[in-house]
Amino acid sequence: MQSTLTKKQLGVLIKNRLSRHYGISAEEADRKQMYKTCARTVVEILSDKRTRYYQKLKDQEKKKVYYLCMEFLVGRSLKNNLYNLGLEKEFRDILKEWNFDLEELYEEEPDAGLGNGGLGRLASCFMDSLATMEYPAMGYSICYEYGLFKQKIVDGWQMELPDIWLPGGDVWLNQRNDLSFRVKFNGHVEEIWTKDGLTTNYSDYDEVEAVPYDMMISGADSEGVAILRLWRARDVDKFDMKSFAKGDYNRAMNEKMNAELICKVLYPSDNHFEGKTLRLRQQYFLVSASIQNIVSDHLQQFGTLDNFSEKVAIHINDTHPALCIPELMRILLDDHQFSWDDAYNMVMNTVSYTNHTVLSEALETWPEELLKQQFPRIYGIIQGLNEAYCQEMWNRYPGEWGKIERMAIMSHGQIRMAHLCIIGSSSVNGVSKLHSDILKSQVFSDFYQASSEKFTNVTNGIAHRRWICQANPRLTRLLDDCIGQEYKKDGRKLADFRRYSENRSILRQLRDIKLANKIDFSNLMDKKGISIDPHSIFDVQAKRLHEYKRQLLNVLKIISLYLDLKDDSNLDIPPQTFLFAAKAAPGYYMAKEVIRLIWHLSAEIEKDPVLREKIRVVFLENYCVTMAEALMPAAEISEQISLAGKEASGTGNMKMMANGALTIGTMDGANVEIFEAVGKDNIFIFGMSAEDVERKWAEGYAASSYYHNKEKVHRVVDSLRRGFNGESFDTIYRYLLVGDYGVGDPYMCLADFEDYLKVHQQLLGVYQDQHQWNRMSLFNIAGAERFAADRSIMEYANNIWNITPLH
Ligand code: 26W
Repeated sequence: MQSTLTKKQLGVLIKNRLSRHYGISAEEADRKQMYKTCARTVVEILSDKRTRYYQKLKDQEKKKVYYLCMEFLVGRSLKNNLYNLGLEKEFRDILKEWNFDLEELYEEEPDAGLGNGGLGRLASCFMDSLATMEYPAMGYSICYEYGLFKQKIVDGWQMELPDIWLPGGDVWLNQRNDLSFRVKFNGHVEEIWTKDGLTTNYSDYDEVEAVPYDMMISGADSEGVAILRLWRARDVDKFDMKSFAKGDYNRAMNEKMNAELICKVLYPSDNHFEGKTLRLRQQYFLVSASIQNIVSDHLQQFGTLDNFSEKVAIHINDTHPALCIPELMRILLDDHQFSWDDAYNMVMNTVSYTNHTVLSEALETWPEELLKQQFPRIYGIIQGLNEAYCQEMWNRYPGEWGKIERMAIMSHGQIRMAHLCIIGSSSVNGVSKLHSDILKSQVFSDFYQASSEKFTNVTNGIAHRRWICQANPRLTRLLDDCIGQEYKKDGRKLADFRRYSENRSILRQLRDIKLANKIDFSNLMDKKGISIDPHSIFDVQAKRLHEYKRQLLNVLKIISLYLDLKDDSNLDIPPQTFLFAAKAAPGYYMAKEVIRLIWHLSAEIEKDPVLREKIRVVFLENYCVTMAEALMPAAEISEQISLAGKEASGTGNMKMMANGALTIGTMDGANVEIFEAVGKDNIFIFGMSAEDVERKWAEGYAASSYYHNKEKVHRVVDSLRRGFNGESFDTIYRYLLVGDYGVGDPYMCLADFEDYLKVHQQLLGVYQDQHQWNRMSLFNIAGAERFAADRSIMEYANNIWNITPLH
C-alpha cells in the first residue's frame, strides 16, 4: 500500500524535525541538514509501517526466513525508500517550495558499501523483493564502521582510502538498546560425565556484546518492510579501573578496543580467501548474535523449540556464516538439552546454503587449531559432526577411504567450510543453471552422488525496480506507455515489450532514451574532469577486478584496435568509448597491474588528437552502487567475458541487458540463460564453452602456441613489453605467456582472443544499422523478464524455505 501522506502533512513533519534537531526553519536549513531531516522523516514513516507489518506477522504465526550474509551492498536508501513508499512526488514538491532540489539531496547520502560486489549486492536486491512481496523475512549482517575502501588512482596505481560512511549513513540505523546478546570467544571447554550423560563446562572465555542496529527497507507498493539487522560489537563493561588508576591507560582501554575491532572494517577481498583471525571472529560474531536472537524470538513467541524448523528457515549466503550450523547445535545441545541426533536433524531441517563461487582460492578452509583456540565448544561440535558424517559414509561406502577423505569436514588439520555447509543443510544451490551443474558434476560431485536431493539451482536476479524504474526513468516512462505498470510488481510482464519490436517509433524512442542517458552520464563525468563523447559507443566492463573476469582480454582487444588505427588512421570504425570500472583487492598485485595498464593506455591514447576521436579508454574511479545506477542506463555494450565455467552467475550482465545494452560475452554463468532469453540473434557470444575449457586443459594448454601462430596475438602481446605512456608492462607480458606454471595465464585470454576480436567486429557492423541495433536492444529489455530478483525469491520461498507471503 502506498503511503497516503499529503504534501502538507509532510511539510509539517519535516519542519517540526528541523526545529527539534537544529532549531531552524526550512528556509534556513542547508542541504546536509535537509537531507538528514528528510531521511529521519522517512525512517519515522517506515517505523510506523513496520509496527503494523510486524503485528500482522506475529498474528499470522508464519514461518520466517533469516538471511545471513557477511555483506550487504545497500547503496543509497533515500531514493529507494521514497520510490517504494510512493512518496517521491510529495517530497519533491514540498522541497521545491523551500528551494531544494530532491535530486541534489540524494547526492548528500553516502553509499552504504557494506559489501564487496556480487554477493552483497544480490543480498540487498533480495531484501527489496522480500519486503515487496511481503514474505516474513529478516537479514543479518555486521555494521562495519568502514565499508569497502574508496578507490583513488594515482598515476595508474590504485590507492585505498577508508570509507567513512556513518556520518550521513547513520540516519538509517535504529539502535536497539533494548536488545543485546553476548558472544563468547576463547577459553576452555571441559567435558563432564553426570548422571544425565555428557555435559560441557565452558570457562575463562572473553565476552563481547552484540548490539543490533536495524535498517528498514520498504517494500514497493506493498505493506511489507524488511529489516536488515546489523550487529555492532561493544565491550561488555569490564573497564579495568585498577590499570587506569595506576596510569596504565593503554591497558585500561585494551579490552574495549579489542571488542570494537570486530566490526571495524569489511575485508576487501572478493573471491579470495585469506585466513585472518579477525575475519573468523567477525564470522562467529555475526553468527552467534543472530542465532541467539532467532532462538530467543522463537521462544518468546512459541514457548518451545520443538516447532523450530517448522517456523524458521535460516539461509547462509556462501560459507562465511557457516558457523551458524555448530552454533545452533550448541544452543540446542547445551542450553536446551536436545540429544545429538535431534539437534542435528533440527539444524539440518532449518538451514539452507547458497554457493557463489567455484574458484578454488575462494573456498574457505580454516586451520583446526585456530578454531579450537577461538571457539573451543564450536570446534568440539564440528568434530562431532565430522565423525558422525564420516561414519555414515563409511557405512554407505565401506572401504572407500579416498572418497570419505574427500568428503570429510576436517582433513589435514583444516576445516572445509563448504563441506560443513552441505552436511548441515537440507538444500544446496548454485546461482545459475551452468554453475549449479558444475557444482553437481565437479566441485561437490561426491556429495551430489550421496545426497542428490539436496542440490538445486536458483538463478540470480536483480531488483528491477531499482535498476530500471529508479535508475532509468526515461525507459520506465516508455515501458509504462507501452505495457502498463504491471511489470513493476511482476517482472515477467516485461516480456510484453516484445510486441513493439517492429514499431519504428518505439525503436527510435529507445535510441533517443539511450542517447539522453549517455549525455547525462557524460555530464556527470564532466564534473569530475573526464570528457566523454556521448555520441561514441559506450562499451562497458564494470565489476570487481579479477583475473578470471578477464578485464585484460578486453584491454588486449582495445590495444589491437589502437594498433590498427595507428597503422591506418582512416580506418572506418565508429567512435567508441571503453569504460572500465573496477576495484582490485588491495593485496592483489596482478589486478592492480591491469588497472595500471588501462590507465596508461588511456593516457597514451589521450595524447593523440586524431586517434582519441575514434577510441577512448576511461577508467572510472571508485565504482560503487551509486555509480552503477548512472552507468547501467548509459551502457550500450555489456562486456561479460569471463573464462567459461568461472563466473558463478554475474548480475551486472542482467542490469545492463535490462537497460537495453547488448551483451558480448562467453557462455558462462547467467550469460547462458541470457542467451536463451534473447535468442542467438540478440547477443554476441564468443570463445570456448566450459566444456571446451576442460578439454583444452586435458589436451594441454600452451599460450605460446597462440603467440607464435596468430599474428594479431603476437603483435598485441609484444606491445605490452614496449609499453604505453612510457611504462612497460613486462609483468603482464610474462603472465600471459609463461604464468605460474609455464603454460601461460590460467584464464586463457589468448585462447579466446581471436574469436573475441572477430565477434566484436561483427558487433560494430550491426551497430551501424541503428534500426537493427535498437530492435536487439528491445529484445534484451523484454528478455530481462526472467531476471527479476522477485522471481529468484519466489523460487527460494517455494522450493527451499517453504515460506508464504503474509495475507
Ligand atoms: C572468503 C573470501 C571471499 C569473499 C567473497 C570469497 C567469496 C566471496 C563471494 C562469494 C564472491 C562473490 O561475490 N561471488 C559472486 O556472487 C554473485 C552473486 O551470486 C555472482 O553473480 C558472481 O558471479 C559471483 O562471482
